[in-house]
Amino acid sequence: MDKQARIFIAGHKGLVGTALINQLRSLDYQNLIVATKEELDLRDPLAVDAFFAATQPEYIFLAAAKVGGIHANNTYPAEFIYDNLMIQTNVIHNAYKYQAKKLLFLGSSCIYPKYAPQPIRERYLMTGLLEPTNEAYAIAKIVGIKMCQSYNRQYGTNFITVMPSNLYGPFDNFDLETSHVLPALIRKFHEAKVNKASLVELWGSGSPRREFLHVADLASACLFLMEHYSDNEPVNVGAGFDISIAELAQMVKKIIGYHGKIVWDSSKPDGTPRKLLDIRKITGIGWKPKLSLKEGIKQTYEWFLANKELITR
Ligand code: GFB
Repeated sequence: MDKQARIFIAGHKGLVGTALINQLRSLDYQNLIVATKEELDLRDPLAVDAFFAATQPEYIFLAAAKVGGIHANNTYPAEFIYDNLMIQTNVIHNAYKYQAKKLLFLGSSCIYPKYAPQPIRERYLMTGLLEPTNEAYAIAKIVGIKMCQSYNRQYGTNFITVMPSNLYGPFDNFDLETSHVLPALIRKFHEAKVNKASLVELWGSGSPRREFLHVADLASACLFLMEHYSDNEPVNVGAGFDISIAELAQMVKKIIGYHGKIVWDSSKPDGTPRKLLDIRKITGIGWKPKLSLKEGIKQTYEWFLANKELITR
Protein backbone atom coordinates (compact mmCIF):
# COMPACT_ATOMS: atom_id res chain seq x y z
CA MET A 1 0.00 0.00 0.00
CA ASP A 2 1.55 3.30 -0.93
CA LYS A 3 1.10 6.16 1.51
CA GLN A 4 -1.46 7.85 -0.76
CA ALA A 5 -3.59 4.72 -1.24
CA ARG A 6 -7.29 5.07 -0.46
CA ILE A 7 -7.80 2.79 2.54
CA PHE A 8 -11.28 2.12 3.97
CA ILE A 9 -11.36 1.03 7.60
CA ALA A 10 -14.86 -0.38 8.12
CA GLY A 11 -15.62 -0.25 11.84
CA HIS A 12 -13.08 2.43 12.70
CA LYS A 13 -14.73 3.27 16.04
CA GLY A 14 -14.48 -0.28 17.38
CA LEU A 15 -11.73 -2.02 19.34
CA VAL A 16 -9.94 -3.29 16.23
CA GLY A 17 -10.74 -0.35 13.95
CA THR A 18 -9.36 2.17 16.44
CA ALA A 19 -6.10 0.26 16.70
CA LEU A 20 -5.87 -0.01 12.91
CA ILE A 21 -6.42 3.72 12.47
CA ASN A 22 -3.74 4.50 15.08
CA GLN A 23 -1.17 2.33 13.34
CA LEU A 24 -2.01 3.53 9.84
CA ARG A 25 -1.75 7.15 11.00
CA SER A 26 1.54 6.52 12.81
CA LEU A 27 2.90 5.01 9.58
CA ASP A 28 1.82 8.16 7.72
CA TYR A 29 -0.92 6.73 5.51
CA GLN A 30 -2.59 9.90 4.24
CA ASN A 31 -5.84 8.78 2.71
CA LEU A 32 -7.89 6.91 5.28
CA ILE A 33 -11.58 6.52 4.54
CA VAL A 34 -14.01 6.17 7.44
CA ALA A 35 -17.72 6.59 8.13
CA THR A 36 -19.57 6.54 11.42
CA LYS A 37 -22.67 4.39 11.95
CA GLU A 38 -24.80 7.50 11.62
CA GLU A 39 -23.19 8.37 8.28
CA LEU A 40 -23.31 4.87 6.84
CA ASP A 41 -25.33 1.84 7.90
CA LEU A 42 -23.18 -1.00 6.61
CA ARG A 43 -26.21 -3.31 6.73
CA ASP A 44 -27.89 -1.26 4.00
CA PRO A 45 -26.93 -2.56 0.52
CA LEU A 46 -27.83 0.62 -1.37
CA ALA A 47 -26.05 2.90 1.09
CA VAL A 48 -22.88 0.78 0.97
CA ASP A 49 -22.95 0.69 -2.84
CA ALA A 50 -23.30 4.49 -2.98
CA PHE A 51 -20.45 4.89 -0.45
CA PHE A 52 -18.11 2.71 -2.52
CA ALA A 53 -19.09 4.56 -5.71
CA ALA A 54 -18.22 7.87 -4.06
CA THR A 55 -15.02 6.86 -2.23
CA GLN A 56 -13.54 4.12 -4.50
CA PRO A 57 -11.41 2.46 -1.81
CA GLU A 58 -8.35 0.55 -3.00
CA TYR A 59 -7.71 -1.35 0.24
CA ILE A 60 -10.30 -2.39 2.79
CA PHE A 61 -9.92 -3.55 6.37
CA LEU A 62 -13.27 -5.15 7.22
CA ALA A 63 -13.28 -4.71 10.99
CA ALA A 64 -16.95 -3.75 11.30
CA ALA A 65 -18.99 -6.40 13.06
CA LYS A 66 -21.56 -7.01 15.73
CA VAL A 67 -19.43 -8.49 18.51
CA GLY A 68 -19.77 -9.35 22.17
CA GLY A 69 -18.93 -11.78 24.93
CA ILE A 70 -20.45 -15.13 25.68
CA HIS A 71 -23.66 -13.75 27.23
CA ALA A 72 -24.36 -11.30 24.39
CA ASN A 73 -23.73 -13.99 21.76
CA ASN A 74 -26.01 -16.40 23.57
CA THR A 75 -28.81 -13.86 24.13
CA TYR A 76 -28.96 -12.01 20.80
CA PRO A 77 -28.19 -14.67 18.13
CA ALA A 78 -30.59 -13.09 15.60
CA GLU A 79 -28.75 -9.75 15.74
CA PHE A 80 -25.37 -11.47 15.58
CA ILE A 81 -26.27 -13.44 12.47
CA TYR A 82 -28.22 -10.70 10.67
CA ASP A 83 -25.93 -7.75 11.32
CA ASN A 84 -22.77 -9.66 10.52
CA LEU A 85 -24.11 -11.29 7.36
CA MET A 86 -25.39 -7.97 6.05
CA ILE A 87 -22.29 -5.92 6.92
CA GLN A 88 -19.79 -8.35 5.47
CA THR A 89 -21.87 -9.23 2.39
CA ASN A 90 -22.28 -5.58 1.45
CA VAL A 91 -18.64 -4.68 1.99
CA ILE A 92 -17.18 -7.77 0.31
CA HIS A 93 -19.50 -7.55 -2.69
CA ASN A 94 -18.84 -3.86 -3.25
CA ALA A 95 -15.09 -4.38 -2.88
CA TYR A 96 -15.44 -6.69 -5.86
CA LYS A 97 -17.88 -4.45 -7.74
CA TYR A 98 -15.71 -1.34 -7.39
CA GLN A 99 -12.49 -3.29 -8.06
CA ALA A 100 -10.66 -2.82 -4.77
CA LYS A 101 -7.08 -4.07 -4.93
CA LYS A 102 -7.31 -6.00 -1.69
CA LEU A 103 -9.65 -6.66 1.23
CA LEU A 104 -8.86 -8.09 4.65
CA PHE A 105 -11.79 -9.78 6.41
CA LEU A 106 -11.62 -10.32 10.16
CA GLY A 107 -13.16 -13.46 11.60
CA SER A 108 -12.67 -15.05 15.00
CA SER A 109 -11.23 -18.17 16.61
CA CYS A 110 -14.81 -19.27 17.42
CA ILE A 111 -15.30 -20.31 13.78
CA TYR A 112 -13.41 -23.51 14.55
CA PRO A 113 -15.11 -26.64 15.93
CA LYS A 114 -15.82 -26.62 19.68
CA TYR A 115 -13.63 -29.68 20.21
CA ALA A 116 -10.96 -28.97 17.60
CA PRO A 117 -7.52 -30.47 18.36
CA GLN A 118 -5.29 -27.89 20.05
CA PRO A 119 -3.52 -25.75 18.98
CA ILE A 120 -6.04 -25.12 16.20
CA ARG A 121 -4.75 -25.15 12.64
CA GLU A 122 -6.44 -23.19 9.87
CA ARG A 123 -7.35 -26.39 8.08
CA TYR A 124 -9.61 -27.57 10.94
CA LEU A 125 -12.30 -25.17 9.71
CA MET A 126 -15.61 -27.02 9.18
CA THR A 127 -14.37 -30.33 10.54
CA GLY A 128 -16.79 -30.46 13.49
CA LEU A 129 -19.70 -28.89 15.35
CA LEU A 130 -19.50 -25.33 16.68
CA GLU A 131 -19.83 -24.03 20.25
CA PRO A 132 -23.61 -23.45 20.66
CA THR A 133 -23.33 -20.14 22.62
CA ASN A 134 -21.77 -18.39 19.62
CA GLU A 135 -22.99 -20.48 16.71
CA ALA A 136 -24.88 -17.63 15.01
CA TYR A 137 -21.82 -15.37 15.06
CA ALA A 138 -19.49 -18.15 13.99
CA ILE A 139 -21.73 -19.19 11.07
CA ALA A 140 -21.84 -15.57 9.85
CA LYS A 141 -18.04 -15.36 10.02
CA ILE A 142 -17.66 -18.69 8.19
CA VAL A 143 -19.92 -17.32 5.45
CA GLY A 144 -17.59 -14.31 5.24
CA ILE A 145 -14.57 -16.57 4.75
CA LYS A 146 -16.36 -18.64 2.12
CA MET A 147 -17.54 -15.50 0.34
CA CYS A 148 -13.99 -14.14 0.14
CA GLN A 149 -12.71 -17.49 -1.13
CA SER A 150 -15.53 -17.80 -3.67
CA TYR A 151 -14.95 -14.30 -5.05
CA ASN A 152 -11.23 -15.01 -5.30
CA ARG A 153 -11.93 -18.23 -7.18
CA GLN A 154 -14.56 -16.92 -9.58
CA TYR A 155 -13.57 -13.27 -9.96
CA GLY A 156 -9.84 -13.33 -9.23
CA THR A 157 -10.13 -10.85 -6.34
CA ASN A 158 -7.49 -10.56 -3.64
CA PHE A 159 -9.55 -11.01 -0.46
CA ILE A 160 -7.77 -12.45 2.58
CA THR A 161 -9.26 -13.70 5.85
CA VAL A 162 -7.72 -13.35 9.31
CA MET A 163 -8.80 -15.25 12.45
CA PRO A 164 -7.75 -13.58 15.71
CA SER A 165 -7.91 -15.12 19.18
CA ASN A 166 -9.76 -13.29 22.00
CA LEU A 167 -8.83 -9.61 21.73
CA TYR A 168 -8.54 -6.91 24.37
CA GLY A 169 -7.13 -3.41 24.77
CA PRO A 170 -8.06 0.28 24.89
CA PHE A 171 -11.52 1.22 23.54
CA ASP A 172 -12.94 -2.18 24.47
CA ASN A 173 -16.54 -2.59 25.60
CA PHE A 174 -16.72 -2.54 29.42
CA ASP A 175 -20.49 -3.09 29.70
CA LEU A 176 -20.78 -6.12 32.00
CA GLU A 177 -23.78 -7.57 30.14
CA THR A 178 -22.24 -7.58 26.69
CA SER A 179 -18.45 -7.44 27.15
CA HIS A 180 -15.82 -10.11 26.79
CA VAL A 181 -14.15 -11.53 29.87
CA LEU A 182 -11.05 -9.32 30.12
CA PRO A 183 -12.78 -5.92 30.22
CA ALA A 184 -15.36 -7.47 32.58
CA LEU A 185 -12.60 -8.58 34.97
CA ILE A 186 -10.95 -5.16 34.89
CA ARG A 187 -14.21 -3.40 35.67
CA LYS A 188 -15.40 -5.89 38.29
CA PHE A 189 -12.12 -5.90 40.26
CA HIS A 190 -11.73 -2.14 39.98
CA GLU A 191 -15.25 -1.45 41.23
CA ALA A 192 -14.89 -4.03 44.02
CA LYS A 193 -11.65 -2.36 45.12
CA VAL A 194 -13.18 1.13 45.10
CA ASN A 195 -16.35 -0.04 46.89
CA LYS A 196 -14.38 -2.25 49.33
CA ALA A 197 -16.55 -5.24 48.35
CA SER A 198 -15.67 -8.54 50.02
CA LEU A 199 -16.18 -10.63 46.88
CA VAL A 200 -16.34 -10.52 43.10
CA GLU A 201 -18.65 -12.81 41.15
CA LEU A 202 -17.32 -14.28 37.93
CA TRP A 203 -19.05 -16.51 35.40
CA GLY A 204 -18.78 -20.23 34.79
CA SER A 205 -16.23 -22.51 36.42
CA GLY A 206 -12.99 -20.65 35.70
CA SER A 207 -11.59 -23.74 33.97
CA PRO A 208 -11.99 -22.75 30.27
CA ARG A 209 -8.77 -21.67 28.64
CA ARG A 210 -8.49 -18.67 26.33
CA GLU A 211 -5.74 -17.04 24.29
CA PHE A 212 -5.61 -13.24 24.65
CA LEU A 213 -4.07 -10.95 22.07
CA HIS A 214 -3.62 -7.21 22.55
CA VAL A 215 -5.40 -5.32 19.79
CA ALA A 216 -2.24 -3.35 18.90
CA ASP A 217 -0.61 -6.69 18.06
CA LEU A 218 -3.61 -7.65 15.94
CA ALA A 219 -3.43 -4.31 14.09
CA SER A 220 0.25 -4.84 13.34
CA ALA A 221 -0.56 -8.37 12.08
CA CYS A 222 -3.29 -7.00 9.80
CA LEU A 223 -0.95 -4.43 8.26
CA PHE A 224 1.69 -7.10 7.85
CA LEU A 225 -0.76 -9.48 6.14
CA MET A 226 -2.08 -6.74 3.87
CA GLU A 227 1.50 -6.37 2.60
CA HIS A 228 2.73 -9.96 2.69
CA TYR A 229 -0.14 -12.44 2.37
CA SER A 230 -2.38 -13.21 -0.60
CA ASP A 231 -3.70 -16.71 -0.17
CA ASN A 232 -7.15 -18.23 0.03
CA GLU A 233 -6.74 -20.02 3.35
CA PRO A 234 -7.49 -18.07 6.57
CA VAL A 235 -4.55 -17.01 8.74
CA ASN A 236 -4.65 -17.37 12.53
CA VAL A 237 -3.33 -14.51 14.65
CA GLY A 238 -2.79 -15.07 18.35
CA ALA A 239 -0.40 -14.72 21.24
CA GLY A 240 0.81 -18.32 21.00
CA PHE A 241 -0.23 -19.36 24.52
CA ASP A 242 -3.41 -19.64 26.55
CA ILE A 243 -4.40 -19.29 30.20
CA SER A 244 -7.37 -20.49 32.27
CA ILE A 245 -10.01 -17.92 33.21
CA ALA A 246 -9.21 -18.61 36.89
CA GLU A 247 -5.52 -17.82 36.28
CA LEU A 248 -6.46 -14.73 34.29
CA ALA A 249 -8.69 -13.58 37.14
CA GLN A 250 -5.78 -13.90 39.60
CA MET A 251 -3.55 -11.91 37.26
CA VAL A 252 -6.06 -9.06 36.82
CA LYS A 253 -6.88 -9.05 40.55
CA LYS A 254 -3.19 -8.63 41.38
CA ILE A 255 -2.59 -5.89 38.81
CA ILE A 256 -5.59 -3.95 40.13
CA GLY A 257 -4.70 -4.59 43.77
CA TYR A 258 -7.98 -6.11 44.95
CA HIS A 259 -7.75 -8.37 48.01
CA GLY A 260 -11.23 -9.87 48.34
CA LYS A 261 -12.60 -13.26 47.28
CA ILE A 262 -13.63 -14.63 43.88
CA VAL A 263 -16.92 -16.54 43.64
CA TRP A 264 -17.83 -18.55 40.51
CA ASP A 265 -21.43 -18.34 39.24
CA SER A 266 -22.02 -21.79 37.74
CA SER A 267 -25.37 -20.76 36.27
CA LYS A 268 -23.41 -18.86 33.57
CA PRO A 269 -21.97 -20.79 30.60
CA ASP A 270 -18.31 -21.74 30.21
CA GLY A 271 -18.39 -21.87 26.42
CA THR A 272 -15.66 -23.67 24.51
CA PRO A 273 -13.27 -25.50 26.87
CA ARG A 274 -10.21 -24.31 24.98
CA LYS A 275 -9.38 -22.35 21.80
CA LEU A 276 -5.66 -21.96 21.34
CA LEU A 277 -4.68 -21.03 17.81
CA ASP A 278 -1.75 -22.55 15.96
CA ILE A 279 0.06 -19.41 14.75
CA ARG A 280 2.90 -21.08 12.88
CA LYS A 281 1.59 -19.87 9.54
CA ILE A 282 1.87 -16.15 10.35
CA THR A 283 5.07 -16.50 12.40
CA GLY A 284 6.51 -18.50 9.48
CA ILE A 285 6.09 -15.53 7.17
CA GLY A 286 7.69 -13.13 9.63
CA TRP A 287 5.22 -11.65 12.14
CA LYS A 288 5.13 -12.20 15.88
CA PRO A 289 3.23 -10.64 18.81
CA LYS A 290 5.09 -8.09 20.93
CA LEU A 291 3.12 -7.28 24.07
CA SER A 292 3.12 -9.62 27.08
CA LEU A 293 -0.27 -10.33 28.65
CA LYS A 294 0.73 -8.68 31.91
CA GLU A 295 1.93 -5.51 30.15
CA GLY A 296 -1.19 -5.47 27.98
CA ILE A 297 -3.52 -5.76 30.97
CA LYS A 298 -1.65 -3.02 32.86
CA GLN A 299 -1.87 -0.73 29.87
CA THR A 300 -5.58 -1.50 29.34
CA TYR A 301 -6.29 -0.85 33.04
CA GLU A 302 -4.52 2.52 32.76
CA TRP A 303 -6.69 3.34 29.77
CA PHE A 304 -9.80 2.28 31.72
CA LEU A 305 -8.81 4.54 34.65
CA ALA A 306 -8.26 7.50 32.36
CA ASN A 307 -11.50 6.98 30.42
CA LYS A 308 -13.98 5.48 32.84
CA GLU A 309 -16.24 8.57 32.71
CA LEU A 310 -16.87 7.66 29.07
CA ILE A 311 -18.16 4.25 30.09
CA THR A 312 -21.83 4.86 30.72
CA ARG A 313 -23.22 1.31 31.00
O1 GFB B 1 -14.78 -13.52 26.72
P1 GFB B 1 -16.01 -14.32 26.81
O2 GFB B 1 -17.28 -13.59 27.09
O3 GFB B 1 -16.26 -15.13 25.50
O4 GFB B 1 -15.84 -15.39 27.99
P2 GFB B 1 -15.80 -16.52 24.82
C1 GFB B 1 -14.69 -16.19 28.15
C2 GFB B 1 -14.83 -17.05 29.39
O5 GFB B 1 -14.77 -16.20 30.56
C3 GFB B 1 -16.14 -17.84 29.51
C4 GFB B 1 -15.81 -16.53 31.46
O6 GFB B 1 -15.85 -19.13 30.02
C5 GFB B 1 -16.94 -17.02 30.54
O7 GFB B 1 -17.90 -17.79 31.25
N1 GFB B 1 -16.14 -15.39 32.32
C6 GFB B 1 -15.95 -15.32 33.66
C7 GFB B 1 -16.71 -14.22 31.94
N2 GFB B 1 -16.41 -14.17 34.15
C8 GFB B 1 -16.90 -13.46 33.10
C9 GFB B 1 -17.49 -12.16 32.99
O8 GFB B 1 -17.70 -11.44 33.96
N3 GFB B 1 -17.82 -11.75 31.73
C10 GFB B 1 -17.61 -12.53 30.62
N4 GFB B 1 -17.95 -12.07 29.42
N5 GFB B 1 -17.06 -13.78 30.71
C11 GFB B 1 -16.71 -15.24 22.78
C12 GFB B 1 -17.66 -15.59 21.69
O9 GFB B 1 -16.59 -16.42 23.49
O10 GFB B 1 -15.42 -14.91 22.33
C13 GFB B 1 -17.54 -14.74 20.50
O11 GFB B 1 -18.97 -15.62 22.22
C14 GFB B 1 -16.11 -14.43 20.11
O12 GFB B 1 -18.18 -15.36 19.45
C15 GFB B 1 -15.29 -14.02 21.30
O13 GFB B 1 -15.51 -15.52 19.47
C16 GFB B 1 -13.83 -13.81 20.96
O14 GFB B 1 -14.34 -16.57 24.60
O15 GFB B 1 -16.35 -17.70 25.55
